[in-house]
Amino acid sequence: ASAADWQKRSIYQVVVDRFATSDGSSPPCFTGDRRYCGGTWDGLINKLDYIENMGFDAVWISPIVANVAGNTSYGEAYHGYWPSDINNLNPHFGTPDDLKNLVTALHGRGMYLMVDVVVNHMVALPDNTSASTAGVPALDYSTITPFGTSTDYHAPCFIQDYNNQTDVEQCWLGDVNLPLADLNTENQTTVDIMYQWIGDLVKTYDIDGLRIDTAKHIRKDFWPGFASAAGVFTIAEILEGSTDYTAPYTQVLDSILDYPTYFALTDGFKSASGNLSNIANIITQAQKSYKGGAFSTGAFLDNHDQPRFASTTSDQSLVRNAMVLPYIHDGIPIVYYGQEQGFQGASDPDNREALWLSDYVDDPAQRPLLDQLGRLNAARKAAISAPGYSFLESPMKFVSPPGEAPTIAISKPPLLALLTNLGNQSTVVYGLPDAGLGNNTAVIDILNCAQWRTGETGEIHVKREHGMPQVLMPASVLSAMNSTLCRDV
Ligand code: ABC
Ligand code: CA
Repeated sequence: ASAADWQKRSIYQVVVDRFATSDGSSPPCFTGDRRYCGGTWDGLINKLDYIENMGFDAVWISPIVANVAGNTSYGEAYHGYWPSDINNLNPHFGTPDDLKNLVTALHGRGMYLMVDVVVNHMVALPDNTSASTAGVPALDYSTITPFGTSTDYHAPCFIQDYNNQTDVEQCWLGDVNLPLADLNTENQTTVDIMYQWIGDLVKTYDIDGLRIDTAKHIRKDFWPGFASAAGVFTIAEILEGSTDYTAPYTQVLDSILDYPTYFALTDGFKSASGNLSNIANIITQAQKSYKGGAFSTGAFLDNHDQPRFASTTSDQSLVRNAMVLPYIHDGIPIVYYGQEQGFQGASDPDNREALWLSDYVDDPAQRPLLDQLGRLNAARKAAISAPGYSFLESPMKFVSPPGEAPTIAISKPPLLALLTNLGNQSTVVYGLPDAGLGNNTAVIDILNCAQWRTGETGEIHVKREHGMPQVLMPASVLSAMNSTLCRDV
């Protein structure tokens, strides 16, 4: 599928080992142990209703290829980011047929599959019979396929200086406990193998899109050939807070995970002292400097590398506000599994809880965050196809009245999000001269079905208690789209 196809989607991110077991059992899973807990592709197939019922229409799964076997200093390769054989699948997650069945099941529901791929490095256990180089232990390369000799890799050195891009690209990630052997992607043979591999992989499993791991660790001009060999949508991980750094990657791949917005978002909503206007500043920079504007991004609040936002505050109103932003963002909303259940795991490995321990409770009355995500997915879907609007092509605008630091209003017609970091003790009154929702129009807050009306010149005055977010939409759009959202209003 293409970038335009993906733009309409909403993505649910899954760590396969932690999502669902084949037989639906709930084995114990201690994140701190860093061991395989038993999730599989087959288990995921059995839980697609759970994902689809929340309104997601794409699933991003953790890496699929075979990884280094056994225990390392950082446990087992349950997350999939330690490839050792790119030509075989990770047997812990199932067989090639299981993966094909997953794709068939997704496509049968009109859903897309995004696969996470690692090209930057391979992993092998140390070879204790040889000496280390530049502080990097010698490795048993013979266990790696197809890059089975040291000459397939850049000369060993750990990345020291993140301001030195050559270091970032050609030195190694990991540490002395577990080096991630950095493939020599300057070597044309290696490049050819990788291009061939990705084209075959996408075809064999009928993959719809790729999440590209560690994209900043390979030279930029490697990527266009890789993307064209893949022939599907690509979204690159560039773990960096500055749009100056991330922007050039939007020239070489379809899109990037919007880390600059992520840092501003989590900082802005962490407490009432968070800086909300910085969110507007960063997103405005992205809109100006990214090829295709902020549309060429994926917007997220959580992922498997960062502490869950819910681990940073106990104030649910802050969590609820922050969760809205990816949905009013120009990019594709991406939600990390477990957010809907209120999981609170902090840093890796604690943020990779087994979802089965939640019993997959999907009653909106019992799971307010799941309820909110369902509403946001439904509202975005209705907005995308609303007659008279072009939601996907309209860049989000910041329309907050100046001086109102603890609130932020974001307009992306037919949606208007009113957010605050004042917390659950606060009642917020918003007044906007132009809501962008039409004049004298009935509007609905899709999060609680409250009804409001814009004035003669499009102005709006609304109030919300307990510091909760509001997402307003013209009532006429919801009824025209036959949406089930707030349909009793
Ligand atoms: C393992 C253990 C951990 C342990 C760690 C030392 O080793 O599991 O418990 O703490 C995989 C696994 C991890 C594993 C690692 C290493 O491999 O999932 O559990 O950690 O063995 C991707 C994936 C990630 C994956 C890998 C490796 C890469 O999403 O899940 O990890 O395939 C760098 C990379 C980035 C990578 C990330 C983990 O490391 O660039 O691709 N993620 C700065 C740098 C970033 C750097 C980051 C963290 O530090 O610029 O490049 O990310 O080291 C902002 C700045 C940023 C700054 C951040 C921290 O602050 O703007 O520049 O990032 O303000
Ligand atoms: Ca590299």
